[in-house]
Amino acid sequence: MHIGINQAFNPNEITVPNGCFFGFPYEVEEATIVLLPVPWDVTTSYREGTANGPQAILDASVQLDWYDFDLPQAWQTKCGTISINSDIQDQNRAMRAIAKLIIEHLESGGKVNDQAIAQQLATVNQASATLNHWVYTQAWELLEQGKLVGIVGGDHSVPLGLMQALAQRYADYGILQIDAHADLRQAYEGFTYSHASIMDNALKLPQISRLVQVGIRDVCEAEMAIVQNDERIVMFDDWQLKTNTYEGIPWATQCDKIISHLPDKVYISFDIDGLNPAYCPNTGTPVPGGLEFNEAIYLLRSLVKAGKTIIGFDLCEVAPGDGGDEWDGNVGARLLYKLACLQDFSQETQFLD
Ligand SMILES: [Mn+2]
Repeated sequence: MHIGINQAFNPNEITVPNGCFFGFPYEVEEATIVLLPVPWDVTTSYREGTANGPQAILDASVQLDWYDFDLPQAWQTKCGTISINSDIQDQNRAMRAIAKLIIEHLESGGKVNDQAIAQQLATVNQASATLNHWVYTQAWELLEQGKLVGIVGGDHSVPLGLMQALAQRYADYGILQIDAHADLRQAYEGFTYSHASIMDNALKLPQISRLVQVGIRDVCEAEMAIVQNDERIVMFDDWQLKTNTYEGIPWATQCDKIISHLPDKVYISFDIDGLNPAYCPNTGTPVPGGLEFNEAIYLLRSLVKAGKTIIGFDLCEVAPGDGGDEWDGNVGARLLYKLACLQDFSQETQFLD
């Protein structure tokens, strides 16, 4: 239940927190886009906290200003919010405690298939499967109601259910992944649904005809072998993108090339760590380098300008700082606003010059 959800919304005045992202006054029933928070970071391998990402983004989201230079009517995008589910928060805490024991076992030299952790791994993997099914069910019901859906993570394991629901709806779609990591590990650390395995799991869906990865800069040899052997995957690693820039190739040209590999229907999987970590210092696995905020926005804008339709998206791995540091949430909220508005506008053509 949101407090004062239907209050009049004035884009020129202070926004009153009402439990919805951006303080927008839309019930889910009347929304065009529905944002589904998934407060889950069970398989985080380095630094936890992304389960608190949805709340951090929500808290920061009411202090944005609403004029958008690309999309002047952006604030009219009917963006609704599913409340953060406290049962999932509770289950996340319980499973995170077990996952930590597994990770400690591995970090002290233990093996994934040791009997000592078999039961714990089975428990975590079952819980992750249940979480995925919950996301799938939520997403499917919203899609059935004609809604667009955006996931707010959580670690990068959480959007699989939405990808599955979209695969039931669309025979062919591509993923544009912005990320520091390839996320092509097979059951990383024994976790079938690890944050580091999201694209390995996604590519099991035959409807996903293309995966275009941008900003990748922390990757293992086995993942590079997968990229080279799966013709569905096209990687634009961060070093090559930066080299191109240093050698005078405009970002616009590079964006056109990235977009040229995508089919008409595109799912955006945005891991905040794809950005320069100055924008997300508290994310789970930060890596130097990465896209500038406006480079990422320009890429997304170019995607829509090229006539692609955004059929769904996730924004993952945002984590708040200690002591009320709102910076990560602030950046996340601005990115979420842009993703939601661009998704809405991409349903129509000819909106950008
Ligand atoms: Mn990722």
